[in-house]
Amino acid sequence: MFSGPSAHAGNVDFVMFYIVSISVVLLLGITATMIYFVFKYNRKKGHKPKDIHGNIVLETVWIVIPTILVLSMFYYGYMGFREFRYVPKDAFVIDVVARQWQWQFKYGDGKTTDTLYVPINKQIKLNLESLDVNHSLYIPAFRIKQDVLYGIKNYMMLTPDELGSFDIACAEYCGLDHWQMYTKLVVMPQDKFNEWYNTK
Ligand SMILES: [Cu+2]
Repeated sequence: MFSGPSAHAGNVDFVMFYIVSISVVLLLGITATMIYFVFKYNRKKGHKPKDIHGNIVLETVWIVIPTILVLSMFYYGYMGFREFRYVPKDAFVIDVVARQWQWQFKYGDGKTTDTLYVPINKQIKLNLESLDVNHSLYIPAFRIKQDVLYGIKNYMMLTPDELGSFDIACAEYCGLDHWQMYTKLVVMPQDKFNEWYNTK
């Protein structure tokens, strides 16, 4: 059900679905209860309100259930985030350099491109650096976005498991031509990538 072009994208979609589902169920439940009470206790029926002083069972239930729900949302979100920040030793490293208004990708052998070429099924570490102002590297299909801040080194992990071409955008307003700061992520089979990587 949640299969994106990476396992991480599937995780993010699952967390989104989980949180929205719980929110919708609560919204419908609370709204229905409110409407029910409006009719049940309307003035015409002549109800006399009576004071209630504490109800341990009810109070425990309305503290415990929301706490469990919120903690479970945090748990799923955090586990996905932790995986996203984990850098394995054999990660393939690409330096990403942002400037007004373009992206540059630098590979270990000195190759520099304006399109991000990566091999499939490989854990890729993108080192992020800005030469001028703040930018943000955003790859919507992979559900990943990370600020690229001037003066601060950061990184982002990417593990594609689907071939194809995907949009890359800048998601931080960075000046006049911010809207043009688009490029592509191209995921290639390992042998095709090696071929590309090894030709000067
Ligand atoms: Cu930008």
